[in-house]
Amino acid sequence: MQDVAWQERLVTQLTELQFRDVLQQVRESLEAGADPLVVVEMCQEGVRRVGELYERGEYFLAALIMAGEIFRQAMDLIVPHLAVTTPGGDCRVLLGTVQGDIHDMGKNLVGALLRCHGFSVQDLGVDVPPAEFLKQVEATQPDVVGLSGLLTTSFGPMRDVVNLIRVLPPERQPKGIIIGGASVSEQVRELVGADFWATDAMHGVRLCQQIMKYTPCLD
Ligand code: B12
Repeated sequence: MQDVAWQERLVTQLTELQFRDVLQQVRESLEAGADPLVVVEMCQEGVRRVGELYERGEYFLAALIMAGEIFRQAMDLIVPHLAVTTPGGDCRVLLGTVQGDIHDMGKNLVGALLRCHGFSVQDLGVDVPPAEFLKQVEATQPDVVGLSGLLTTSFGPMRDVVNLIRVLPPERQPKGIIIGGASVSEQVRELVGADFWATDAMHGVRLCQQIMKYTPCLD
């Protein structure tokens, strides 16, 4: 696809919350052969800009809600176009948004991309208490645990989950715990005690591949 003007158009449409135009542009871009991952990135950038406008007081909570709904519907159109490119084997990933946090778009995107890469994903949803994470880790013995959180207040519950999991005997521990969300960082990873951190979904997929030693698949 040669024309890149659609990318900025899509970002602007989402930033301006033009629901129908966004979905139309997503359909057109996919039909014209755009890389579905680039379409996702543009939608994500639009939502990020909505967040900035909210922060500056130019948008209110309703705009965040609307951006969330537009993103969800756009993802429904994009996900079927994301082809399985690499094997995930029988690797199992347990995902969830930590207690006190109801943001789920990023987590859902990570889950969708992991599935597209052959991983088996169990999604516990949002506002998941630490004890529920522990219960599910014990019950399903996942290879990787992914904790999502977008609020700075999510770091405490993330640490609680990690602390609970670390007490399990080594043979029942996951091979890796990843924290994800726009504001995680190396410092947050250290604070929380997780093994890895990611601020974008594809990086999360690559980390899971790395944890499962599918290193040849890394690019
Ligand atoms: C949409 C949105 C909402 C929607 C959420 C809808 C939904 N179903 O998720 C609604 C309206 C519900 C909402 C509510 C609130 N929100 Co809000 N929200 C946003 C917004 C605009 C976008 C978030 C988003 O979905 N982005 C798109 C996705 C795809 O990106 P992402 O979440 O970052 O995920 C990517 C990566 O982070 C990563 N990732 C995420 N999770 C994981 C997990 C793993 C394992 C891995 C590997 C990777 C990974 O991969 C994803 C894809 O690449 C952000 C602004 C921003 N810049 O992030 C504010 C933002 C997160 N919200 C904010 C706030 C303050 C709130 C409220 C407190 C507002 C209020 N006054 O009520 C409430 C909190 C409710 C709660 N208890 O959780 C603040 C947080 C500030 C802070 N640092 O604590 C932000 C940053 C806005 C701002 N700039 O002020 N919000």
